[in-house]
Amino acid sequence: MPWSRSTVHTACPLDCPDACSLAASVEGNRVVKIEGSRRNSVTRGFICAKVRRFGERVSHPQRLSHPALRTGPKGRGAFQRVDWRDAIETIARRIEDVRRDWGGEAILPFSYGGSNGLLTQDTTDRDLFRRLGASRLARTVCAAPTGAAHAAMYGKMPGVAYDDYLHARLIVIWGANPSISSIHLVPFIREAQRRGAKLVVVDPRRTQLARHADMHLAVRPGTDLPLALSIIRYLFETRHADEAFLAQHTTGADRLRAAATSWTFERAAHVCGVAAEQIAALAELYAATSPAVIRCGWGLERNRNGGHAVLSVLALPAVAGKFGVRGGGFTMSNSRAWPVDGERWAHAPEVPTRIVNMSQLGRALTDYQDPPIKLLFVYNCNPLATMPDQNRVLKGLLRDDLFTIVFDQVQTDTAAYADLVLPATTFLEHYDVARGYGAYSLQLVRPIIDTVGEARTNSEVFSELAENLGLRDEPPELEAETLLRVAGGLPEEIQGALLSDEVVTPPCGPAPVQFVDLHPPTADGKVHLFPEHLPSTAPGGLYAFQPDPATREFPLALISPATEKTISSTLGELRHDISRLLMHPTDADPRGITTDDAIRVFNQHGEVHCLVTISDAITPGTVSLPKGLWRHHVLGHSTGNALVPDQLSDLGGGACFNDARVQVAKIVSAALGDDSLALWVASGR
Ligand SMILES: Nc1nc2c(c(=O)[nH]1)N[C@H]1C(S)=C(S)[C@@H](COP(=O)(O)OP(=O)(O)OC[C@H]3O[C@@H](n4cnc5c(=O)[nH]c(N)nc54)[C@H](O)[C@@H]3O)O[C@H]1N2
Ligand SMILES: Nc1nc2c(c(=O)[nH]1)N[C@H]1C(S)=C(S)[C@@H](COP(=O)(O)OP(=O)(O)OC[C@H]3O[C@@H](n4cnc5c(=O)[nH]c(N)nc54)[C@H](O)[C@@H]3O)O[C@H]1N2
Ligand code: SF4
Ligand SMILES: [Mo]
Repeated sequence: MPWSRSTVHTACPLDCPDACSLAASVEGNRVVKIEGSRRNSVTRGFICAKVRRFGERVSHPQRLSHPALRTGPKGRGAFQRVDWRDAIETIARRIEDVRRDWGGEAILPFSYGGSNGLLTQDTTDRDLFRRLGASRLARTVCAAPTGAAHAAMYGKMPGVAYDDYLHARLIVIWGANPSISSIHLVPFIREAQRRGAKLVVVDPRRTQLARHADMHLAVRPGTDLPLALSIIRYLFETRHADEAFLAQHTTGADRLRAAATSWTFERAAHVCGVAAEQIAALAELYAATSPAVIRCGWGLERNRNGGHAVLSVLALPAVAGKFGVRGGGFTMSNSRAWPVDGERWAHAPEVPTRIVNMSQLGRALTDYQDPPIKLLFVYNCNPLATMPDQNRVLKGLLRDDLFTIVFDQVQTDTAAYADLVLPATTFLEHYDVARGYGAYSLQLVRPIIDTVGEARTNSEVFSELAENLGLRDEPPELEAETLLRVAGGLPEEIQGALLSDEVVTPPCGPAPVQFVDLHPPTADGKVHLFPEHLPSTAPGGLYAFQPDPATREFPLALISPATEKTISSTLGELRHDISRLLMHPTDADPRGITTDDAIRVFNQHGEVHCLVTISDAITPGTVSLPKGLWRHHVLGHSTGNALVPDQLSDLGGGACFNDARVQVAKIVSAALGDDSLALWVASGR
């Protein structure tokens, strides 16, 4: 008998600001279609191509379906199936040995969890690792500089809702690429333009929106700070600063003004690589137009000046007095709209153990002593693909005396180096709570098919481990119990709506106006334009600019923006095309490089082999490789993160993915044809 098809509602928890409502068609235990649901005013019935294909991931050949122990050398990918009981037993005994011989801090839980909602990270896992006294992880690989700046200046006050972009007369997209990374914002921007709004894009690449913009400032990566400071200087000097707002709602305006004074348009232009006239035109347009909204993205945070850059960009609406009207202000992350405090559902208190910065995983695995890391537990993360200094991470993973557990949905590049792999459920097989960080929505994610093979949920696995280790008296926590524990930690009205499957809006409403419906939840309720207690590692302190580190040897700046193909590295198993470096003709010509050539991109940290596309869509002196690559997306073994140093940003200890300096050279000319490339690849490069 053919299976009947049913449509089930759920939500997308992947690392994307939009948190779409989904309508999935299920036949038997197969997801045959995933579409956008109209239940949500932002999703409006459409979703991205990535998640439309998520059903293929569920049953992909690389999908992990049972626990397995390594049999060959690390990295070879040879594993032998074991049952869950043996797997848990193996991990528990390893943990006991490591704790006895080296202490709890020799254990490093490694998760980022961008694509995890409130249930699948920081529940039973956190309780377990706290009880073990494991090293703590600083999750800095994304949003650490923006988070530090946004918190210190505005207490993370949420921002302008997507729908309210319709009311803006000026939209500035600064270091964000919504056409790829938050597609539901784009229709509102385009509609606002049709209604007469001006659009400005600040980005080293001519993105899709930049093509449609009134102004595109193709800045050099890492130079947003001088650009924004020069506009702030102009606002103060030309009496366009909103002195009444500054006096009533801010502190530190004088010190900000002083920090901006030396940044003339000419000086900024020289550093940013754009014309002084263009900066002046943006400053005048911004001063003159209201409502004006700035969408601050994450592209500008990922470099040595990233935290200061975000401070200076977020200061603009306060200095220019852009708040208090619908469609005016800024959008950064909106996740704080929800009164969510994970400590409310924690069962174990935090213990002040060593903190390891995840952006320096390679360093931690190869250098740290007292104690060295002896057991690495990776889940909700694919560090070999996504962390800086890939070769050092690799060196660490190859250590014979390191026991690595990788708990994932698919056989990732990291999983190949595991001693033990564990199969995880996907969001189509488990519960979660998805919170938008752009869209204002909180939704229940529900299992719509049975688990694949022996895959299990995070909450169950970590609580079973705790039980095995004698760290909990009760039987392991069931997923439903974790759901109730988390829901129980939410305010009552939210809890009720969530469990009745509504698209829940936050207490500030679905479209709050900054400084009308929302005020900075800072201690004094003010905007801190010069948050002097915020620790900055830049020589010179807050708002100091650190110059371009390019050398003659490695003159090109490398950035690695998000692509439409993956969410970070997730879904990379579905893509098999060789990735391409984007390069400007001015940089390609003297190197004799043309489109489709096989090339080497290299520096003191590593070397990537891939193809190249020559185009003027990127600013000269800058090259770009996609974020989230797997090994099978390049011609060699290393991906873009092998070129990324593990230095940290000025604020928040963030990773500097957009701050590598590289050289590029041709290896095989496209003119020689595919055979010659194949020969070169076959010869082991
Ligand atoms: N399809 C897709 N969507 C995603 C993701 C994904 O991987 N794929 N990732 C999700 C995650 S984890 C995040 S954090 C968000 C990120 O969302 P975005 O911030 O939009 O993402 P990025 O692509 O990292 O960076 C945005 C833009 O910044 C530019 N840029 C790079 N360096 C600089 C700089 O120094 N200054 C300026 N002004 N611009 C710069 C890049 O060219 C890029 O166009 O997207 C989320 N959405
Ligand atoms: N070059 C470069 N690198 C970057 C960036 C960049 O801009 N450039 N951006 C950075 C950014 S913004 C981010 S957010 C990070 C993200 O980096 P990661 O945190 O590594 O994110 P993903 O690559 O999506 O890997 C998440 C993994 O978790 C698994 N997973 C998902 N749900 C579950 C679950 O419920 N249980 C278990 N056990 N596993 C699960 C997925 O299968 C996937 O393999 O990457 C960073 N890396
Ligand atoms: S990744 Fe983003 S756009 Fe795609 S379905 Fe999920 S929330 Fe929607
Ligand atoms: Mo991210």
